Amino acid sequence: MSRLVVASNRVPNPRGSQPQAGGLAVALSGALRRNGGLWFGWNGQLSQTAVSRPRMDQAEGIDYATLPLSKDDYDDFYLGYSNAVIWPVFHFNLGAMSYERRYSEAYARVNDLFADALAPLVEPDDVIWVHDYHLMPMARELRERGVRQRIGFFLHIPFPDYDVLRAMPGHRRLLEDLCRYDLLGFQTENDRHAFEESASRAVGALVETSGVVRHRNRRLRTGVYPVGVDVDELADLSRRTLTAPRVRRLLDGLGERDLVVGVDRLDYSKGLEQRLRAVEALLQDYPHRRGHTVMMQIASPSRSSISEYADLRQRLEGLAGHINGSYGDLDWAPIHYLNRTFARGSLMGLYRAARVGLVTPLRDGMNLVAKEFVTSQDPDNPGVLVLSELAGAAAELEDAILVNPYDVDAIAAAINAALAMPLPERRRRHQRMMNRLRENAIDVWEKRFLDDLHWHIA
Ligand code: ADQ
Repeated sequence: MSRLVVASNRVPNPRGSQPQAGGLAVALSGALRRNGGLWFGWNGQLSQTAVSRPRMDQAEGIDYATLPLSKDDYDDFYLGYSNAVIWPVFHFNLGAMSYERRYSEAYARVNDLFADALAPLVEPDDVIWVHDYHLMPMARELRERGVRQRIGFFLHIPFPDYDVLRAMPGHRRLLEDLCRYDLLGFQTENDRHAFEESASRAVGALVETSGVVRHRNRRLRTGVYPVGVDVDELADLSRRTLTAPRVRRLLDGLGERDLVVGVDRLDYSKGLEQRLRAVEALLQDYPHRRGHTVMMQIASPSRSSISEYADLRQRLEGLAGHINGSYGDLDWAPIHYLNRTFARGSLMGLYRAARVGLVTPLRDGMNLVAKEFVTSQDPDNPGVLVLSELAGAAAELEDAILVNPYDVDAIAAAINAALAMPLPERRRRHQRMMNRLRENAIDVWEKRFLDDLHWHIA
């Protein structure tokens, strides 16, 4: 059997005890634990100068090969081209893009360095699975170093429409690079279609049949693989942690009040401002909810040295304070706003205790929180998911209450409807969503992708 080599920008510390607030880490640690293999990428640390010899480690059956990033590369590759150019553009937010030429130079430089470090580790029977927007040039870079093994790529974030993408400096090069993979995986059909459209308009690719693209003299395959969750593990975790002291303390503090929960990385793509404003609109327009509803928003800080993120954090703190100041009482604050990460068990217990899960990103590749919320519910008395129709998860979770995440009043109405929804309807919706989540659980995601990669036709 061939060995799986995973390359992703960020590799979690194999001996770390910190919980991970990021969908990619959560999805991949499961895949590697199940298959074994090598995980290659950045170890999250900074060095004085660029380092090209990876540090090797091993834990829980997974081999790790990791590198630090130099401070310049961290600034210009990670914060710069990856997160101030590609991330906003791929989330349809051209206003947040901030481009400098040195960013694209650093993006090329780090991919070159990573390929230098990875190529010597690759063995003849390996299959290589590259993840996400930081490493789009990896297939070309590895091919230039003589790597002939199969190489697949999965994009965790949305793929933008061509008219958005074309505003991004360097987009043609990236499209050419993506065409060098054997298999490209996307979260939804929409994303795959947007890629095919862009590749055909910008770099002359030809869609031969569904899922087969010809570019120059070679073919690549494309596929849709919605990232899922480990349904049984999460359901079990949420049952067990409902009685954990931390979750109990929270529930005791709530008394008879209804809990609405939101959990996100603190990111402008997650629609957090609109979400807090929607809670304000709920209290304004549905006065019977005052004093009886508590919104707990957990937003763990990420990429804090990018100004958009630091500004957003300030605005959210101001907004939560304003709403609590306007509507709160001596014994009730409508919004509990926490900037920290939690152990997964506590999160699942929190989801299970909530009447409503509020997941309203302005764009999201998938959104695992939506799936975790549904999976954590008590099937006999489930809470209701209010979900953005612009999250990839909406393609599967049609039985959530779907909302436009920019429409604050519509979100408020959806929260009110969720809180009022009768038990039989809650059960019906939950059951149907669970069926979808089981069909597309996390092991199915990785198996379908790897089966297709083995079977590629280039
Ligand atoms: P993210 O943008 O990071 O992922 P998401 O899919 O919601 O978004 O995953 C976040 C993960 O981190 C979840 O598993 C969540 O439980 C966890 N998490 C969030 N906040 C946390 C906190 N405060 N404490 C502890 N854990 C926390 C990217 C894409 C998504 C895509 C995933 C996976 O942006 O669209 O779904 O990758 O492909």
